[in-house]
Amino acid sequence: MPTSFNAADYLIDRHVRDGEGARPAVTCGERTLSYADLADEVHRVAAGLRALGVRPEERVMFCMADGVELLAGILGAMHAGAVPVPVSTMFTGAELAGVLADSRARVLCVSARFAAAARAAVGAAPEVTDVVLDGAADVLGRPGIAVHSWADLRAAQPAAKPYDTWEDSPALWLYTSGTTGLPKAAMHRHASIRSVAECYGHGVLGVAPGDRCLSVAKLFFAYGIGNSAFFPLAAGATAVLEPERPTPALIAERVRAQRPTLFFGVPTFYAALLASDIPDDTFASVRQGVSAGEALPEVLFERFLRRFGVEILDGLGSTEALHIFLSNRPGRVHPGSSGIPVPGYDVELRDEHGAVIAEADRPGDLYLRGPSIATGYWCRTDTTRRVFLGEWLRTGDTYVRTGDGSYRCLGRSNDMLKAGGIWVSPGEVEHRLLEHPAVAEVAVVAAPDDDGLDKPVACVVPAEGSGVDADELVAWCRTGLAAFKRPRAVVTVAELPKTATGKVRRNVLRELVRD
Ligand code: 3SK
Repeated sequence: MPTSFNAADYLIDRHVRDGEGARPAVTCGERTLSYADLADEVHRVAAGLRALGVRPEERVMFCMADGVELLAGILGAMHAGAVPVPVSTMFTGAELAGVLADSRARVLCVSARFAAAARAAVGAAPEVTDVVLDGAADVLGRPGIAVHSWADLRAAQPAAKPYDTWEDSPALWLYTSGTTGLPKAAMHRHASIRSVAECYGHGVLGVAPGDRCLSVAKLFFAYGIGNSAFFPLAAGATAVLEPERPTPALIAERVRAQRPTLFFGVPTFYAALLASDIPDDTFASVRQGVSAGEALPEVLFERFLRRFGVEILDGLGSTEALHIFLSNRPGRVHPGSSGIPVPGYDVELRDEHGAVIAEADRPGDLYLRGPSIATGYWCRTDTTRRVFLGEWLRTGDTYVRTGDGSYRCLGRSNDMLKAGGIWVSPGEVEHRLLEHPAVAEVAVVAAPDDDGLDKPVACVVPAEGSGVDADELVAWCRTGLAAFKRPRAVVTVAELPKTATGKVRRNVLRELVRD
Protein backbone atom coordinates (compact mmCIF):
# COMPACT_ATOMS: atom_id res chain seq x y z
CA MET A 1 0.00 0.00 0.00
CA PRO A 2 1.46 3.44 -0.83
CA THR A 3 2.46 5.61 2.14
CA SER A 4 0.04 8.43 2.97
CA PHE A 5 1.63 11.87 2.94
CA ASN A 6 0.26 15.31 2.21
CA ALA A 7 2.76 18.14 1.79
CA ALA A 8 0.35 20.84 3.03
CA ASP A 9 -0.31 18.82 6.16
CA TYR A 10 3.46 18.44 6.64
CA LEU A 11 4.14 22.17 6.11
CA ILE A 12 1.24 23.57 8.17
CA ASP A 13 -1.04 21.22 10.16
CA ARG A 14 1.89 19.27 11.64
CA HIS A 15 3.04 22.38 13.55
CA VAL A 16 -0.44 23.00 14.94
CA ARG A 17 -0.66 19.36 16.08
CA ASP A 18 2.77 19.75 17.70
CA GLY A 19 1.52 22.69 19.80
CA GLU A 20 3.38 25.31 17.70
CA GLY A 21 0.23 26.89 16.19
CA ALA A 22 0.95 30.32 17.68
CA ARG A 23 4.30 30.73 15.90
CA PRO A 24 4.39 33.28 13.04
CA ALA A 25 4.13 31.42 9.72
CA VAL A 26 3.88 34.23 7.20
CA THR A 27 4.26 38.00 7.11
CA CYS A 28 3.19 40.22 4.24
CA GLY A 29 3.19 43.97 4.76
CA GLU A 30 1.33 44.70 7.98
CA ARG A 31 -0.25 41.26 8.12
CA THR A 32 1.15 38.30 10.06
CA LEU A 33 -0.54 34.91 10.29
CA SER A 34 0.36 32.25 12.83
CA TYR A 35 0.54 28.60 11.80
CA ALA A 36 -2.97 28.17 13.26
CA ASP A 37 -4.26 31.16 11.25
CA LEU A 38 -2.61 29.91 8.07
CA ALA A 39 -4.01 26.41 8.67
CA ASP A 40 -7.49 27.94 8.83
CA GLU A 41 -6.93 29.81 5.53
CA VAL A 42 -5.60 26.66 3.87
CA HIS A 43 -8.55 24.58 5.11
CA ARG A 44 -10.98 27.22 3.83
CA VAL A 45 -9.39 27.33 0.37
CA ALA A 46 -9.36 23.51 0.24
CA ALA A 47 -13.09 23.46 1.02
CA GLY A 48 -13.77 26.30 -1.42
CA LEU A 49 -12.03 24.49 -4.27
CA ARG A 50 -13.95 21.32 -3.52
CA ALA A 51 -17.16 23.39 -3.56
CA LEU A 52 -16.21 24.53 -7.07
CA GLY A 53 -16.11 20.88 -8.03
CA VAL A 54 -12.31 20.54 -8.10
CA ARG A 55 -11.39 16.86 -7.82
CA PRO A 56 -8.17 15.35 -6.44
CA GLU A 57 -5.34 15.44 -9.01
CA GLU A 58 -7.13 18.10 -11.04
CA ARG A 59 -5.03 21.17 -11.81
CA VAL A 60 -5.80 24.62 -10.41
CA MET A 61 -3.89 27.50 -11.96
CA PHE A 62 -2.70 30.52 -9.98
CA CYS A 63 -1.59 33.75 -11.67
CA MET A 64 -1.20 35.79 -8.51
CA ALA A 65 1.13 38.18 -6.77
CA ASP A 66 3.01 36.78 -3.78
CA GLY A 67 0.93 37.14 -0.63
CA VAL A 68 -1.09 35.24 1.94
CA GLU A 69 -3.80 34.41 -0.62
CA LEU A 70 -1.39 32.83 -3.10
CA LEU A 71 0.36 30.87 -0.37
CA ALA A 72 -2.95 29.66 1.09
CA GLY A 73 -4.19 28.94 -2.44
CA ILE A 74 -1.23 26.73 -3.35
CA LEU A 75 -1.30 24.90 -0.01
CA GLY A 76 -5.12 24.69 -0.02
CA ALA A 77 -5.08 22.99 -3.41
CA MET A 78 -2.45 20.51 -2.18
CA HIS A 79 -4.47 19.92 0.99
CA ALA A 80 -7.50 19.06 -1.14
CA GLY A 81 -5.39 16.60 -3.17
CA ALA A 82 -5.59 18.88 -6.22
CA VAL A 83 -2.50 20.09 -8.09
CA PRO A 84 -1.63 23.78 -7.83
CA VAL A 85 0.00 25.25 -10.93
CA PRO A 86 1.44 28.68 -10.04
CA VAL A 87 2.42 30.45 -13.26
CA SER A 88 4.34 33.54 -14.22
CA THR A 89 2.62 36.82 -13.51
CA MET A 90 4.65 38.21 -16.43
CA PHE A 91 2.76 36.11 -18.97
CA THR A 92 0.83 37.89 -21.70
CA GLY A 93 -2.79 36.85 -22.24
CA ALA A 94 -1.75 34.53 -25.08
CA GLU A 95 0.98 32.92 -22.99
CA LEU A 96 -1.42 32.40 -20.09
CA ALA A 97 -4.02 30.92 -22.47
CA GLY A 98 -1.33 28.51 -23.71
CA VAL A 99 -0.56 27.09 -20.27
CA LEU A 100 -4.23 27.00 -19.30
CA ALA A 101 -5.01 24.94 -22.37
CA ASP A 102 -1.95 22.72 -21.87
CA SER A 103 -2.72 22.02 -18.21
CA ARG A 104 -6.48 21.69 -18.79
CA ALA A 105 -7.04 23.61 -15.55
CA ARG A 106 -10.69 24.48 -15.16
CA VAL A 107 -10.20 26.94 -12.32
CA LEU A 108 -7.98 30.00 -12.61
CA CYS A 109 -7.17 32.07 -9.52
CA VAL A 110 -5.91 35.53 -10.40
CA SER A 111 -4.93 38.76 -8.66
CA ALA A 112 -6.87 41.79 -9.83
CA ARG A 113 -3.68 43.43 -11.11
CA PHE A 114 -3.32 40.62 -13.70
CA ALA A 115 -6.97 40.77 -14.76
CA ALA A 116 -6.17 42.04 -18.27
CA ALA A 117 -4.01 38.97 -19.05
CA ALA A 118 -6.64 36.72 -17.45
CA ARG A 119 -9.41 38.30 -19.51
CA ALA A 120 -7.54 37.70 -22.74
CA ALA A 121 -6.53 34.20 -21.63
CA VAL A 122 -9.92 32.84 -20.63
CA GLY A 123 -11.34 34.16 -23.89
CA ALA A 124 -8.99 31.74 -25.64
CA ALA A 125 -9.08 28.85 -23.13
CA PRO A 126 -12.41 27.01 -23.48
CA GLU A 127 -11.74 24.60 -20.61
CA VAL A 128 -11.82 27.35 -17.97
CA THR A 129 -15.16 27.42 -16.18
CA ASP A 130 -14.37 29.35 -13.00
CA VAL A 131 -12.20 32.36 -12.22
CA VAL A 132 -11.43 33.27 -8.62
CA LEU A 133 -10.47 36.91 -8.43
CA ASP A 134 -8.44 38.34 -5.58
CA GLY A 135 -9.34 42.04 -5.55
CA ALA A 136 -11.68 44.09 -7.68
CA ALA A 137 -11.50 44.04 -11.49
CA ASP A 138 -13.52 43.21 -14.53
CA VAL A 139 -12.50 39.72 -15.63
CA LEU A 140 -15.24 38.25 -17.74
CA GLY A 141 -13.62 36.93 -20.89
CA ARG A 142 -16.54 35.06 -22.40
CA PRO A 143 -19.99 33.74 -21.50
CA GLY A 144 -19.98 30.55 -19.44
CA ILE A 145 -17.34 31.71 -16.96
CA ALA A 146 -18.35 32.03 -13.33
CA VAL A 147 -16.34 34.69 -11.49
CA HIS A 148 -15.94 34.31 -7.73
CA SER A 149 -14.27 36.55 -5.21
CA TRP A 150 -11.54 35.32 -2.91
CA ALA A 151 -14.00 35.94 -0.07
CA ASP A 152 -16.47 33.53 -1.76
CA LEU A 153 -13.74 30.91 -2.06
CA ARG A 154 -12.80 31.04 1.62
CA ALA A 155 -16.40 31.26 2.87
CA ALA A 156 -16.83 27.47 2.82
CA GLN A 157 -16.79 25.42 6.05
CA PRO A 158 -13.03 24.71 6.56
CA ALA A 159 -11.90 21.22 5.52
CA ALA A 160 -9.44 20.38 8.32
CA LYS A 161 -8.67 16.83 7.15
CA PRO A 162 -6.27 16.66 4.21
CA TYR A 163 -7.16 14.48 1.26
CA ASP A 164 -5.39 11.14 1.64
CA THR A 165 -2.63 11.74 -0.89
CA TRP A 166 0.39 9.44 -1.03
CA GLU A 167 4.09 10.26 -1.12
CA ASP A 168 4.00 9.73 -4.88
CA SER A 169 0.76 11.64 -5.54
CA PRO A 170 1.09 14.65 -7.83
CA ALA A 171 1.48 17.78 -5.67
CA LEU A 172 2.65 20.64 -7.86
CA TRP A 173 3.29 21.50 -11.48
CA LEU A 174 5.81 24.13 -12.48
CA TYR A 175 6.08 25.36 -16.06
CA THR A 176 9.52 25.75 -17.57
CA SER A 177 10.44 27.00 -21.05
CA GLY A 178 11.46 24.55 -23.74
CA THR A 179 13.68 24.91 -26.78
CA THR A 180 10.57 24.86 -28.92
CA GLY A 181 9.44 27.97 -27.10
CA LEU A 182 6.45 26.24 -25.55
CA PRO A 183 6.52 25.95 -21.78
CA LYS A 184 6.16 22.43 -20.39
CA ALA A 185 5.01 21.40 -16.93
CA ALA A 186 7.41 19.52 -14.63
CA MET A 187 5.25 17.33 -12.38
CA HIS A 188 6.29 17.04 -8.74
CA ARG A 189 5.25 14.61 -5.99
CA HIS A 190 4.17 15.38 -2.42
CA ALA A 191 7.27 13.63 -1.01
CA SER A 192 9.60 15.79 -3.11
CA ILE A 193 8.54 18.87 -1.18
CA ARG A 194 9.64 17.24 2.07
CA SER A 195 12.88 16.11 0.39
CA VAL A 196 13.98 19.59 -0.72
CA ALA A 197 13.12 21.00 2.71
CA GLU A 198 15.16 18.29 4.44
CA CYS A 199 18.09 18.08 2.02
CA TYR A 200 18.74 21.74 1.16
CA GLY A 201 16.59 23.79 3.57
CA HIS A 202 17.71 21.89 6.64
CA GLY A 203 20.84 20.12 5.39
CA VAL A 204 22.58 23.13 3.83
CA LEU A 205 20.90 26.28 5.17
CA GLY A 206 20.01 24.89 8.61
CA VAL A 207 16.67 26.75 8.55
CA ALA A 208 15.32 26.87 12.13
CA PRO A 209 12.17 28.27 13.82
CA GLY A 210 13.76 31.70 14.45
CA ASP A 211 14.53 32.26 10.75
CA ARG A 212 12.72 34.73 8.54
CA CYS A 213 13.03 34.02 4.79
CA LEU A 214 12.80 36.75 2.14
CA SER A 215 13.12 35.85 -1.55
CA VAL A 216 13.42 38.07 -4.60
CA ALA A 217 12.24 35.12 -6.74
CA LYS A 218 8.47 34.84 -6.57
CA LEU A 219 6.38 31.83 -5.53
CA PHE A 220 5.67 30.78 -9.12
CA PHE A 221 9.35 29.88 -9.63
CA ALA A 222 10.75 26.62 -8.29
CA TYR A 223 13.47 28.67 -6.61
CA GLY A 224 10.91 31.05 -5.05
CA ILE A 225 8.45 28.45 -3.78
CA GLY A 226 11.23 26.62 -1.98
CA ASN A 227 12.62 29.82 -0.48
CA SER A 228 9.29 31.39 0.49
CA ALA A 229 7.17 28.36 1.33
CA PHE A 230 8.81 24.96 1.66
CA PHE A 231 11.93 25.88 3.67
CA PRO A 232 10.45 28.28 6.22
CA LEU A 233 7.23 26.31 6.73
CA ALA A 234 8.92 22.91 7.01
CA ALA A 235 11.12 24.35 9.77
CA GLY A 236 8.39 26.21 11.67
CA ALA A 237 10.08 29.47 10.61
CA THR A 238 8.53 32.58 9.00
CA ALA A 239 8.02 33.37 5.32
CA VAL A 240 8.28 37.09 4.50
CA LEU A 241 6.28 37.66 1.29
CA GLU A 242 6.53 40.66 -1.01
CA PRO A 243 3.83 41.23 -3.65
CA GLU A 244 5.60 44.02 -5.54
CA ARG A 245 8.25 43.75 -8.21
CA PRO A 246 11.56 43.90 -6.34
CA THR A 247 13.85 46.88 -6.80
CA PRO A 248 16.92 47.58 -4.68
CA ALA A 249 15.17 50.46 -2.88
CA LEU A 250 12.05 48.40 -2.15
CA ILE A 251 14.01 45.41 -0.93
CA ALA A 252 16.22 47.60 1.25
CA GLU A 253 13.11 49.06 2.87
CA ARG A 254 11.56 45.61 3.40
CA VAL A 255 14.76 44.20 4.86
CA ARG A 256 14.95 47.08 7.33
CA ALA A 257 11.28 46.60 8.32
CA GLN A 258 11.06 42.80 8.32
CA ARG A 259 14.57 41.82 9.50
CA PRO A 260 14.95 38.62 7.44
CA THR A 261 17.72 36.25 8.47
CA LEU A 262 17.92 34.47 5.09
CA PHE A 263 17.88 36.42 1.84
CA PHE A 264 17.45 34.67 -1.52
CA GLY A 265 18.43 36.54 -4.69
CA VAL A 266 19.66 35.99 -8.22
CA PRO A 267 22.96 37.33 -9.60
CA THR A 268 21.28 40.12 -11.60
CA PHE A 269 19.61 41.36 -8.45
CA TYR A 270 22.80 41.18 -6.38
CA ALA A 271 24.44 43.27 -9.14
CA ALA A 272 21.57 45.80 -8.96
CA LEU A 273 21.92 46.03 -5.17
CA LEU A 274 25.65 46.70 -5.57
CA ALA A 275 24.97 49.38 -8.18
CA SER A 276 22.44 51.14 -5.91
CA ASP A 277 23.08 53.62 -3.13
CA ILE A 278 21.28 51.70 -0.37
CA PRO A 279 23.08 51.89 3.01
CA ASP A 280 25.89 49.43 3.62
CA ASP A 281 24.22 48.14 6.80
CA THR A 282 20.97 47.25 4.97
CA PHE A 283 21.50 43.50 5.36
CA ALA A 284 22.60 43.56 9.01
CA SER A 285 19.83 41.09 10.00
CA VAL A 286 20.78 38.56 7.28
CA ARG A 287 22.86 35.57 8.44
CA GLN A 288 23.16 34.12 4.94
CA GLY A 289 22.58 35.23 1.36
CA VAL A 290 21.69 32.64 -1.29
CA SER A 291 22.00 32.86 -5.05
CA ALA A 292 20.74 30.63 -7.87
CA GLY A 293 19.22 30.99 -11.30
CA GLU A 294 22.56 31.46 -13.05
CA ALA A 295 26.17 31.22 -11.95
CA LEU A 296 27.21 33.97 -9.53
CA PRO A 297 30.38 35.65 -10.84
CA GLU A 298 33.21 35.66 -8.29
CA VAL A 299 33.44 39.46 -8.46
CA LEU A 300 29.84 39.86 -7.29
CA PHE A 301 30.41 37.47 -4.39
CA GLU A 302 33.50 39.42 -3.26
CA ARG A 303 31.96 42.86 -3.68
CA PHE A 304 28.76 41.92 -1.83
CA LEU A 305 30.69 40.43 1.06
CA ARG A 306 32.97 43.48 1.27
CA ARG A 307 30.20 46.07 1.11
CA PHE A 308 27.27 44.44 2.94
CA GLY A 309 29.13 41.89 5.09
CA VAL A 310 26.94 39.01 3.85
CA GLU A 311 28.28 35.77 2.40
CA ILE A 312 26.29 34.57 -0.63
CA LEU A 313 25.95 30.81 -1.12
CA ASP A 314 25.78 30.10 -4.82
CA GLY A 315 24.01 26.93 -5.91
CA LEU A 316 22.55 25.20 -8.92
CA GLY A 317 19.00 23.98 -9.05
CA SER A 318 16.41 23.30 -11.67
CA THR A 319 12.67 23.25 -12.06
CA GLU A 320 12.97 19.52 -12.83
CA ALA A 321 14.87 18.89 -9.57
CA LEU A 322 12.47 21.22 -7.69
CA HIS A 323 15.31 23.07 -5.97
CA ILE A 324 19.05 23.39 -5.41
CA PHE A 325 21.14 20.20 -5.68
CA LEU A 326 24.68 21.61 -5.97
CA SER A 327 25.63 24.22 -3.42
CA ASN A 328 28.40 25.94 -1.59
CA ARG A 329 28.36 25.54 2.19
CA PRO A 330 28.15 28.31 4.80
CA GLY A 331 31.67 29.45 5.73
CA ARG A 332 33.22 27.25 3.01
CA VAL A 333 32.41 29.07 -0.21
CA HIS A 334 34.42 28.51 -3.38
CA PRO A 335 33.67 31.84 -5.12
CA GLY A 336 32.74 31.42 -8.77
CA SER A 337 31.66 27.81 -8.28
CA SER A 338 28.30 26.10 -7.67
CA GLY A 339 29.85 24.11 -4.81
CA ILE A 340 29.35 20.42 -4.14
CA PRO A 341 26.33 18.07 -4.14
CA VAL A 342 23.62 18.74 -1.57
CA PRO A 343 23.29 15.77 0.84
CA GLY A 344 20.90 13.23 -0.68
CA TYR A 345 21.92 13.98 -4.30
CA ASP A 346 24.56 12.46 -6.59
CA VAL A 347 25.97 14.14 -9.66
CA GLU A 348 27.99 12.75 -12.56
CA LEU A 349 29.79 14.39 -15.45
CA ARG A 350 29.50 12.38 -18.65
CA ASP A 351 31.29 12.75 -21.96
CA GLU A 352 29.68 12.83 -25.40
CA HIS A 353 29.51 9.00 -25.42
CA GLY A 354 27.77 8.88 -22.05
CA ALA A 355 30.89 7.64 -20.22
CA VAL A 356 31.36 8.96 -16.70
CA ILE A 357 34.26 11.40 -16.37
CA ALA A 358 36.26 10.50 -13.29
CA GLU A 359 39.12 12.97 -13.52
CA ALA A 360 39.08 16.63 -12.47
CA ASP A 361 39.20 19.54 -14.91
CA ARG A 362 37.53 17.70 -17.81
CA PRO A 363 34.20 19.26 -18.83
CA GLY A 364 31.12 17.13 -19.28
CA ASP A 365 27.35 17.07 -19.26
CA LEU A 366 25.96 17.23 -15.74
CA TYR A 367 23.63 14.43 -14.65
CA LEU A 368 21.74 14.32 -11.37
CA ARG A 369 20.19 11.63 -9.17
CA GLY A 370 18.12 12.50 -6.13
CA PRO A 371 14.85 12.30 -4.23
CA SER A 372 13.07 15.39 -5.64
CA ILE A 373 13.36 14.82 -9.38
CA ALA A 374 10.08 15.39 -11.22
CA THR A 375 8.18 12.39 -12.54
CA GLY A 376 8.32 13.90 -16.03
CA TYR A 377 6.78 16.61 -18.20
CA TRP A 378 3.02 16.64 -18.66
CA CYS A 379 2.10 15.30 -22.10
CA ARG A 380 5.66 15.61 -23.49
CA THR A 381 6.66 11.98 -23.83
CA ASP A 382 9.55 12.52 -26.25
CA THR A 383 11.14 15.27 -24.20
CA THR A 384 10.53 13.36 -20.97
CA ARG A 385 12.36 10.34 -22.37
CA ARG A 386 15.31 12.48 -23.41
CA VAL A 387 15.64 14.22 -20.04
CA PHE A 388 14.52 11.73 -17.36
CA LEU A 389 16.75 8.68 -17.81
CA GLY A 390 15.84 6.08 -15.20
CA GLU A 391 17.07 7.40 -11.87
CA TRP A 392 19.08 10.12 -13.60
CA LEU A 393 18.19 13.58 -14.84
CA ARG A 394 20.11 15.08 -17.74
CA THR A 395 20.38 18.67 -16.51
CA GLY A 396 21.45 20.20 -19.84
CA ASP A 397 24.33 22.03 -18.14
CA THR A 398 27.99 21.67 -18.97
CA TYR A 399 30.15 21.59 -15.85
CA VAL A 400 33.66 20.82 -14.76
CA ARG A 401 34.85 19.48 -11.40
CA THR A 402 37.94 21.35 -10.30
CA GLY A 403 40.87 20.09 -8.23
CA ASP A 404 39.22 21.24 -4.98
CA GLY A 405 36.17 19.04 -5.70
CA SER A 406 33.77 21.89 -6.43
CA TYR A 407 31.73 22.13 -9.64
CA ARG A 408 31.98 25.09 -12.02
CA CYS A 409 29.42 26.03 -14.62
CA LEU A 410 30.59 26.30 -18.24
CA GLY A 411 27.19 27.03 -19.76
CA ARG A 412 24.13 25.30 -21.12
CA SER A 413 24.57 22.14 -23.12
CA ASN A 414 21.89 23.35 -25.50
CA ASP A 415 21.15 26.90 -26.56
CA MET A 416 18.73 28.01 -23.87
CA LEU A 417 19.78 31.13 -22.10
CA LYS A 418 18.90 32.88 -18.89
CA ALA A 419 18.11 36.55 -18.29
CA GLY A 420 17.85 37.68 -14.69
CA GLY A 421 17.82 34.03 -13.63
CA ILE A 422 14.80 33.12 -15.76
CA TRP A 423 14.99 30.72 -18.67
CA VAL A 424 14.51 32.34 -22.03
CA SER A 425 13.99 30.25 -25.11
CA PRO A 426 15.86 31.84 -28.05
CA GLY A 427 13.34 30.22 -30.39
CA GLU A 428 10.46 32.04 -28.78
CA VAL A 429 12.15 35.46 -29.07
CA GLU A 430 13.25 34.68 -32.62
CA HIS A 431 9.72 33.71 -33.50
CA ARG A 432 8.45 37.08 -32.31
CA LEU A 433 11.17 39.01 -34.13
CA LEU A 434 10.50 37.18 -37.34
CA GLU A 435 6.96 38.54 -37.22
CA HIS A 436 8.42 42.02 -37.74
CA PRO A 437 8.51 43.07 -41.40
CA ALA A 438 12.05 44.44 -41.15
CA VAL A 439 13.51 41.07 -40.05
CA ALA A 440 14.57 38.45 -42.58
CA GLU A 441 16.50 36.09 -40.32
CA VAL A 442 17.41 36.20 -36.67
CA ALA A 443 19.24 34.26 -33.98
CA VAL A 444 19.16 35.15 -30.29
CA VAL A 445 22.19 34.29 -28.17
CA ALA A 446 23.47 35.16 -24.72
CA ALA A 447 26.12 37.82 -24.18
CA PRO A 448 27.55 38.92 -20.84
CA ASP A 449 26.74 42.44 -19.65
CA ASP A 450 29.16 44.64 -17.67
CA ASP A 451 28.60 42.50 -14.56
CA GLY A 452 29.38 39.28 -16.42
CA LEU A 453 25.67 38.23 -16.40
CA ASP A 454 24.11 36.80 -19.53
CA LYS A 455 21.49 38.79 -21.45
CA PRO A 456 19.68 37.97 -24.74
CA VAL A 457 21.10 39.69 -27.81
CA ALA A 458 19.39 39.46 -31.22
CA CYS A 459 21.52 39.04 -34.35
CA VAL A 460 19.31 40.26 -37.16
CA VAL A 461 19.59 39.94 -40.93
CA PRO A 462 17.44 42.83 -42.26
CA ALA A 463 14.72 42.19 -44.80
CA GLU A 464 15.50 43.36 -48.32
CA GLY A 465 15.35 47.16 -48.47
CA SER A 466 14.76 47.51 -44.69
CA GLY A 467 16.89 49.09 -42.03
CA VAL A 468 17.04 47.73 -38.50
CA ASP A 469 15.77 50.02 -35.77
CA ALA A 470 17.00 48.37 -32.57
CA ASP A 471 14.67 50.31 -30.24
CA GLU A 472 11.68 49.44 -32.35
CA LEU A 473 12.54 45.72 -32.35
CA VAL A 474 13.01 45.69 -28.58
CA ALA A 475 9.65 47.47 -28.17
CA TRP A 476 8.11 44.93 -30.57
CA CYS A 477 9.27 42.10 -28.32
CA ARG A 478 8.07 43.89 -25.20
CA THR A 479 4.52 43.96 -26.53
CA GLY A 480 4.42 40.39 -27.83
CA LEU A 481 6.33 38.61 -25.07
CA ALA A 482 6.85 38.79 -21.33
CA ALA A 483 9.21 41.78 -20.93
CA PHE A 484 12.11 39.80 -19.45
CA LYS A 485 12.44 37.88 -22.73
CA ARG A 486 13.18 40.98 -24.82
CA PRO A 487 16.65 41.28 -26.34
CA ARG A 488 18.81 43.84 -24.53
CA ALA A 489 20.70 44.64 -27.75
CA VAL A 490 20.25 44.14 -31.48
CA VAL A 491 23.20 43.52 -33.78
CA THR A 492 22.79 43.73 -37.57
CA VAL A 493 24.54 41.01 -39.59
CA ALA A 494 24.65 40.43 -43.33
CA GLU A 495 23.99 36.69 -42.89
CA LEU A 496 23.82 34.12 -40.11
CA PRO A 497 26.76 31.69 -39.90
CA LYS A 498 25.46 28.17 -40.53
CA THR A 499 26.69 24.60 -40.57
CA ALA A 500 26.64 22.47 -43.69
CA THR A 501 23.25 21.14 -42.64
CA GLY A 502 21.88 24.66 -42.24
CA LYS A 503 21.98 24.92 -38.44
CA VAL A 504 22.86 28.35 -37.08
CA ARG A 505 26.34 28.30 -35.52
CA ARG A 506 25.42 29.99 -32.28
CA ASN A 507 28.89 29.66 -30.85
CA VAL A 508 30.16 31.92 -33.66
CA LEU A 509 27.43 34.46 -32.90
CA ARG A 510 28.19 34.33 -29.17
CA GLU A 511 31.78 35.29 -29.93
CA LEU A 512 30.61 38.03 -32.29
CA VAL A 513 28.28 39.72 -29.80
CA ARG A 514 30.80 39.37 -26.97
CA ASP A 515 33.21 41.73 -28.76
O1 3SK B 1 17.81 27.99 -11.76
C1 3SK B 1 18.12 27.57 -10.66
O2 3SK B 1 19.29 27.57 -10.27
C2 3SK B 1 17.05 27.04 -9.71
C3 3SK B 1 17.33 26.97 -8.40
C4 3SK B 1 16.43 26.48 -7.53
C5 3SK B 1 15.24 26.04 -7.95
C6 3SK B 1 14.93 26.11 -9.27
C7 3SK B 1 15.84 26.62 -10.16
C8 3SK B 1 15.44 26.68 -11.60
